[in-house]
Amino acid sequence: MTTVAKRSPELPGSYLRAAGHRFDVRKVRGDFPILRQQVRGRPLVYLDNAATSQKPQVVIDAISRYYERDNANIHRGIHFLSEHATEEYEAARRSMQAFLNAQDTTEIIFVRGATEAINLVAQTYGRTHVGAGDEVLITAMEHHSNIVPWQILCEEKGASLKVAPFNDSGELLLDEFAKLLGPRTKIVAVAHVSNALGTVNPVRRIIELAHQQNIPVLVDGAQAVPHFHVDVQALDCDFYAFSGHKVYGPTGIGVLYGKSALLDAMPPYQAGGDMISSVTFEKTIYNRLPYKFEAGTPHIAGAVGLGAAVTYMNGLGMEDIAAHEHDLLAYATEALSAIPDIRLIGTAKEKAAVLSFTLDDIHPHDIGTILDQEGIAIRTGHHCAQPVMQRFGIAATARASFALYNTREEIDALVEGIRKVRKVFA
Ligand code: C6P
Repeated sequence: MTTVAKRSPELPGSYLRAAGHRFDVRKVRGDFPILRQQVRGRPLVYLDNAATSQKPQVVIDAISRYYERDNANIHRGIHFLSEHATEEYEAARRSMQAFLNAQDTTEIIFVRGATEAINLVAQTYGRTHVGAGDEVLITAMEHHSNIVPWQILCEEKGASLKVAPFNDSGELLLDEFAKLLGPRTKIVAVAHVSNALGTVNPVRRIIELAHQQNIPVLVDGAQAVPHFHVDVQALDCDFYAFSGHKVYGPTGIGVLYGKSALLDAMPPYQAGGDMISSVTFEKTIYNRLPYKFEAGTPHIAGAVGLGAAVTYMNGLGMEDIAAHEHDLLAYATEALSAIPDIRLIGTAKEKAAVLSFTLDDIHPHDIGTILDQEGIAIRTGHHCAQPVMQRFGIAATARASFALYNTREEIDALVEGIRKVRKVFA
């Protein structure tokens, strides 16, 4: 939860130590080689972490070590390298199981990212359970990746997409959500954290409400897992999706968690090598979980890199990461609120690491371009969440998003940059 903290003249490190945190952001920054560079003659201030986060040296090393020493195809060879690569890939799966507190490694499916995870569920669970006249329930703050797969499914099946609204602060209207649950609802799909607003949704309560009517819930955790500990058993979600590149891992790898009873009963998503246990022209028997959903050669190096990323985060401690980012968000919220003509888009009580805003009638792309000249990277646009923009009657926002390596000084630089934008357009 974000409460606006008192601004302090102290440096971030000492502030955090005074606040009782062990988190040493200066040391942490040293782990990320990309942050050492200058951009446009200025120190890089990277505040586009919701789009993708930077990678620590341990992740870069794990990937190069894999290619230098271990590269082979997995689950196929009996030779030394293949056995070794298989062990590394499966060790990464065990890390994901521990990271999410899944009951079993069979519940961890490696996919390309959150987008593929959601499409997998829509095309397998969705196609077998959603029929004509049925409903799929989402919220109005979803990323396009958690809208369009369900739209395609509903169109194909003659079902309808129901959308739970949110208020002016960007908080889901839980009563309205509950009213939309009914006997026709076949699945609920909801973001844990909104990428455009930063809202942390009450997913535990959402799941409880849906389960009271035996409706399964998919949680899009793309913007949650980088920021706080997620326990899929405590949430009791049926599916959970996230992308590796937002948790300091490589692109092209992500995770779909699914309860094994559901995954077991689902048909495969894609077909090919590794997802079968036997093939004849008459009949194919599918492989057991999780391999049934991992057709073809997977992104082995990506899984290895993601394993290293999660180990890195655990080493820092998810609670300390959350506390550090909470401080940054509170500090930035107060500092930006003090700038005239700023409108914060997304002011929910429960927020994580995202600050979306508009500035007078200055186009967000102009804000982004001027900040870029100062070496400050933010994202501008609709953030693949056009319905959120429509809800606020705007076309776009400027979005600063924080990660574990950001500092209060970087937020000061952002504030200074925004003041410059105001001057340019005065
Ligand atoms: N949001 C952003 O800048 P992929 O592209 O599959 O890794 O993640 C898709 C996705 C799904 N759900 C949420 C809540 C997301 O935020 C994203 C990705 C990025 O906000 C890129 S558009």
